[in-house]
Formats: sequence, C-alpha cells, structure tokens
Amino acid sequence: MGILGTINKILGRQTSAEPAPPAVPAVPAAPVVRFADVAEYPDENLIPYLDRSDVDETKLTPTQLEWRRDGVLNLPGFIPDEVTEPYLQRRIEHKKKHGWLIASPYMYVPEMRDLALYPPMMAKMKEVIGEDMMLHLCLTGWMSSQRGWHQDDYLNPPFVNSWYAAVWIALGDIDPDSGPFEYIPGSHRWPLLRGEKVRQFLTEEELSRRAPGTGINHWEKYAERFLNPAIDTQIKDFGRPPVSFLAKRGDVLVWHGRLIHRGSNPKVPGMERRSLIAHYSGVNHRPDMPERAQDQNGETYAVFHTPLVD
Ligand SMILES: O=C(O)CCC(=O)C(=O)O
Ligand SMILES: [Fe+2]
Repeated sequence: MGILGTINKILGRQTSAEPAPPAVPAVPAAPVVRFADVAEYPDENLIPYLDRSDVDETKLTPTQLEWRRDGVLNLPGFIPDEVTEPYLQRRIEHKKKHGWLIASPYMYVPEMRDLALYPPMMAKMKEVIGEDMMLHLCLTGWMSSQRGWHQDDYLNPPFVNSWYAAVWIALGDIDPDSGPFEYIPGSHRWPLLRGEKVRQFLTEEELSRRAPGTGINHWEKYAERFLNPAIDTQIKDFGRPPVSFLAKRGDVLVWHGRLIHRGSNPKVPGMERRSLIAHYSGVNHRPDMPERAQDQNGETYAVFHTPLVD
C-alpha cells in the first residue's frame, strides 16, 4: 500500500487505487427506548393512599413518612435472634446454596412461614400499604440473585398496582463482597413499567420464542436488552445514588413494589449471603390467588400445591 493508501486507511477513507469492500447491507438502528416510553403512572384512585399526590403529611407516622419519601423501611435489629433461629437452623440443615427451587417453599417449611409472617413485620407493612398483606413468594438462595435493576410490581398482573411489598431479612452479617441488595431511594415515585408497553419493542421472533421443555415465553428476559439501558439512563437523570443494604442478622428492609432495586454482582463470585426474601400483596388485590390460609396468629398466606423441589 502506498503512502496515500496508508493515510486514507488511518482516516477511514478508501482510495481509488484500492477496490471498496463489498457493501454490507445497512442494519436499521434499534430504537432507543426511554423509561417513559414503557412505563405509566397508575390511576391515583387505584393505588395505596401513601402513593397518592394529595396526602396530608402532617398526619403521617414516622414510618409512613419514610415510606413515602424513600420507598423503603429500614428496620435495623428488628427481629430478635430467637425468632430467626428456627428457620436459620432449618435452612443450614438444607445445605443447598440455592435454597428451595419453587416460589412457595413456605408451604412445606413451617419455620420459614413463621419468620416471613412475623407479626410486628406484617404490622409495619400494613401501616404503609393500608391493608393486611398476604405472603405468596419466598426466595431462599444464600447468594445474590444478580438480577439487574428492576421494579417487582411490573411482573404482576396489572391490577396489583403497588399493593405490594417485599422484605429482605438478614440472617447473618452481609459481606460487601457478596453482592448486597441495592436500591435507589425515591424511585418508587417513578411510573410503573407495563408489560404491554414493553412488549411493543420486542421482535416477532422474541414474542413467539418458547423455552425448550417448559414452552414458556420469557419476554421479560429478552426485554432486558433495551430495558437495562433505559433504567440506567433514568437512574443517572434522577441523581440519587444507589444504597447498599449492608445488613446484620435480624435487620430488615421492606421495599415498595415500584422501587428500583437489584441483587448486585458479587465481588467474590458465589460468596454466601444469608437472607430470607419474602414478597406480599394486599389481601384485597390478588383475585388470581383465591386459595388462602391463616397461620396461628391470623396472618395470611396464599396456598399453592406446587411440589417442593430442592
Ligand atoms: O438478590 C437480591 O437481593 C434481589 C432480590 C430481588 O430482586 C427480589 O426479591 O425481588
Ligand atoms: Fe426484585
């Protein structure tokens, strides 16, 4: 190649002396999806009182003010060791790092159910949501889920509309290298992602793709390719930095169904992170979960018949 060819190569131009490479068909640029394109504010009349715009804050308890401001309740030392002990021992006995592999293992492990339905914790949730809460999901793995930034309520049926909360119960001291739970305070006031808006940006192929074996279409997974950058941009624009829940045994974090949170990537892969995570909906907002039971304290849980898988 002559000197001109070299210069043009550096400049990214073709010289007439060298034939142009075959033209590559132009791929249309994927649309840049913004958070606002795929989310909406739920109707004010359909959401819990504390999420509405017309709230008289002078009448709220400190707990309710914290929820309204941050979308979490940070409850250090909330559960005494004698209350966490029975489940902790049962979970240690189970040995598997990933815990139990169904959404409702509490149906088979009474120690888990007792902890997830600890009456003072249920009372805190009622204080902020405004109705009795019903347990319907427990995550029992002892490592970070490594799930990216998301809102939980987005994957619920649309009628749940933030009548939803989850808790992170620490069962040991959480090492900063283990991939702690992280959240963006105040992000519960953002609009709520909506499945039908998100699906508009998926390809026909993604919408019809089925997982081998189960036949389930995991559209929510495929949507991460544009949702993750959309949420990252929204976080930057919002300006409030993430908070890590660096908890000790007995500490509890309750979070709002619309709060942006994630299981961060562990600095030490696979490092143990002892917790029980439980999810709840308002008892009057789950017509899709009609079978229920009450425990000895009158706390409600949804009944499922999924066999236990470890
Ligand atoms: O791994 C984590 O701490 C995140 C869990 C989570 O996103 C959830 O339970 O909704
Ligand atoms: Fe989550």
